[in-house]
Amino acid sequence: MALSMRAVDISAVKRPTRRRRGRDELAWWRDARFGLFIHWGLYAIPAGVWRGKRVPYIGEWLMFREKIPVATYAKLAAQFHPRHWDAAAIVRLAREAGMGYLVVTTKHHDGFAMYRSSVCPYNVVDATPWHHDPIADLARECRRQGVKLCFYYSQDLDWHHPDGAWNTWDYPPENKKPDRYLREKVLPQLTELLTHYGPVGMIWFDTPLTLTREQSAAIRRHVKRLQPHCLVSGRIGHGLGDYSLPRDNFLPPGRLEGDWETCATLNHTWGFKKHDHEWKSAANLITTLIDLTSKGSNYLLNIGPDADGRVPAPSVQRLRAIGAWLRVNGAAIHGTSPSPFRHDFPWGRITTKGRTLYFHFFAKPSRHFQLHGLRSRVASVAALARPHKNFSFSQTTAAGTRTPVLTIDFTGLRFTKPATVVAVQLAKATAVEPLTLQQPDRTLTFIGPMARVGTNAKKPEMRMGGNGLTENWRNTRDWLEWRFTVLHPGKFDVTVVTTHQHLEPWSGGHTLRLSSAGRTLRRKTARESILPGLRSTYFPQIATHFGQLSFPRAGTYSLRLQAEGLNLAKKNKTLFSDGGIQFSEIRLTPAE
Ligand code: FHN
Repeated sequence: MALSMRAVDISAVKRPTRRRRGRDELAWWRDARFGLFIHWGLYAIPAGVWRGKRVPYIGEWLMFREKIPVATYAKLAAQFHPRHWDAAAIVRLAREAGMGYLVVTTKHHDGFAMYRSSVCPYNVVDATPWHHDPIADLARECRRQGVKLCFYYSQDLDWHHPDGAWNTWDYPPENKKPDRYLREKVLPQLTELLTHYGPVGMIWFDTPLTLTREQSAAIRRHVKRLQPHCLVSGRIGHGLGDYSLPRDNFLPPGRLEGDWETCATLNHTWGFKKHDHEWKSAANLITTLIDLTSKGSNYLLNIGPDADGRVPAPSVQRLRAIGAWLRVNGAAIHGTSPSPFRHDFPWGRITTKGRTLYFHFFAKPSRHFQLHGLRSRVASVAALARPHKNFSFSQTTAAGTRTPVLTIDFTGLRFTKPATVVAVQLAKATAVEPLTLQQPDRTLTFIGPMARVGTNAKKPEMRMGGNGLTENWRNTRDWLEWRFTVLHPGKFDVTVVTTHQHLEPWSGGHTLRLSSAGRTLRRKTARESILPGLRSTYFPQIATHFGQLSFPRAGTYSLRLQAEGLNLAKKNKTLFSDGGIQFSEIRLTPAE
C-alpha cells in the first residue's frame, strides 16, 4: 500500500476490542497498571540519521522512510555488537520504576528477529558478530526479579520478508502472498517465542493494517494453543485482542469501559534516535500514570536502548523518579480500579481499591476542599504518606438540588509535588451521582462518554468510540445530549473542544448548534486556541469559543450539540480518521 508517512500514525485499532476473557487471565496485568516497553533493534545503529541526513519521524521507521533496500539495511547487522547490554540492570530499572511487566520487541517492522530464530537467519544470533540472544537474558532476569515477560511482535508489517506488508520498493505488491508470510515466518516464529522462553505474559501485536479477520484469528488461536494464558494485545486487529489499545500516547477524555492500555514514549521516538532530546518531565509522566489509572487504562512506557545496549540517561532518571513517587504512593496505583466518576476533576484524579477512594491532588487543595456527587458516607480521611493524621470532614447537600457535597478541612496537609494522595475511607460501597455536575470551581465539562447519542434518523450513525471520542460523526441528523446539574447559577463562557492526532489533519470548519436553557449558539469550529495540558501533546485540544449561556437557578438542565453544516474534505479522511467531527468536550467557565 503506497502511503505517505507524513500524515500517518499507524497506531490505532479501528474498533475497540471488547473484553473477551474472564477477569482472571487479565488479573496480573490489571494489578500491575504500569509496564516497561522496550524498542531495541538494528535501527538503534543509524539512530535517526541516514547518509548524513536526519530522518524525521520515529527511529524504528527509518528503513521505510528512506525506502532502504533490504540488502543495504541488512548490512547493519554486521555492526551490531552491544558492549553495554545489561538485561539484569534493565529489569531492575523496571522494578525500581514500579513496573510489573516488560514488553520487548522480538521482531519489529524491519523484520529482524532480536532472538535466536531457526525460522529465519535474519536474527541477532546468526546475523550479528554478537551471536547472543538478549531475549533469553531478559527471560532469565524477569523470572529472577519477578517481572512478567511479554513480547512485542509485528505480525503484519514486515519489510524484510517478500510477502510481508508495506515493503513495496523491494517487493512489488502484486506478487505478495500474505498467507505464505504467515505460514513461513509469523506462526513458526511465534512458536519459537512461546516454547523457548518459559511462560509469556502477552504477545503485544501491533499495526493491524492489512491482515484479514481470518488471518488475525488464526494468529490468536496459535498463541492460545501454545500458551493458553498468554494475553493477546488489542492490535492483533478485528477486535480479537484480550484488551483494547487506543492510539499511541493517547489520553482519554474520561473514564473508559473495559480494559485498556496506552503505550507512550518518553521523548518522541520508540527506537533510539540520537537527536531526540525532548524528554517529558517526571511530573508529566507521574500525572499521566495517575490519569490513565483513574480511567481504567494501563500505562506502557517506552525506553529505546542505543546500539551499545545503553538506556539513555534521561530515561533512567525519569523512570527512577516515577519509582520514588510510587514507593510512597504505589497503593493508590497498583491493584486499583478506576474512578467511580466518569469525568476528570479540575484538581486531580481518583482511583479506588475496595472501600478506599484515593484522591490524587495535582496542586495543594484549598483548606476547605469540596467534592460534589459522592453519595457514600465517608468514614475517615488521611494522607497516604501520613496515615495517622486524620482530616475532619462534613457531608451535606447543595442548596436547591439533591447533590451531595463532601467538604474536607485540609488544615496541615503537606503537599508534595507532583501529586499528593489522600485516602478517603468509605463506610459502605461507593455510590456517586451519574450526571455531569458543576464543580466547586463552578466549571462544567461535558465529555462524550457521558452523553446520550440521539438521532432524527432510525438509528444514529455516529458512535461513541471506546476510547471516549466520537466516531463517524459525518451527518446533521445525529446529536449528543447531556443532562447536568447546576449548583451555582450564572453566566458561562462556552468552549467546544475537538481534537486530532497531531500528525494528521484536523477536521474543522463544521457548523455546530449548541442548545441549552432556552438558548441556541451557532459557530463553525475554528482553531482559536489549543488548551494547555497533557492531552494536547499528541492530540491537540482545539478550542472554539461559542458564546455564552446563562442558567438562572440551581437545578437540572440539558444541553444538545448537533451539526448543522459539515466540512467533509477528503483530505481529512486518513487510514485512522473518518474525517468527521472529532469531538472531545464542551467546557463552561464562569463568565464573571
Ligand atoms: O509502527 C509502530 C511503532 O514503530 C511503535 O512500535 C508503536 C508502539 O506502539 N507501534 C506502531 C505505531 O503505533
